[in-house]
Amino acid sequence: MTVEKTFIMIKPDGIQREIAGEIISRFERKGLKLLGMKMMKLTREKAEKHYAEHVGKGFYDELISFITSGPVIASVWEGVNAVQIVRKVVGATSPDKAEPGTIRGDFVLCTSFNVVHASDSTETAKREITLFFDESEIYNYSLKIKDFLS
Ligand code: 3AN
Repeated sequence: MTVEKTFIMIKPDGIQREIAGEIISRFERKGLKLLGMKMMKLTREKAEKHYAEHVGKGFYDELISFITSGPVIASVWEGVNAVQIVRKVVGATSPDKAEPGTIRGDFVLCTSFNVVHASDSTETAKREITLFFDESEIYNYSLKIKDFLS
């Protein structure tokens, strides 16, 4: 049982479709802990760094213009096996493989507009968290409110 941090980004289509709250809620309900969150519009430079592994692929230019087309919500989450658990909650990249009950299975028809990004390994998560967040923007806290209220 390893406690991991992972990076999740609600893409411009998630914001446009007004399902950001729904998406965030699914990770909260799963039991993951939100450590940091911010809305931003990606520069081309940041988008190219984030999607460096896709340079040269047929969909690369479309991907960069889409991800820079409007604001996104970047976030850091923590939990046991968080990287793989979050990928399961998100669902498969291809809409015809994303199972109902996953975010993509429930909301996505087209691979190019698949509402959410999540890190695919702990190494990627570290790189993406560092690309998007300063250390001071990540909050390590305990969920004490329930004890406080009782
Ligand atoms: P995932 O987001 O599931 O990790 P990746 O890393 O293979 O998927 O692809 C990153 C992003 O690139 C996808 N979320 C999607 O927006 C876009 N993408 C991937 N494959 C395709 C494709 N065949 N056609 C169009 N866009 C694609």
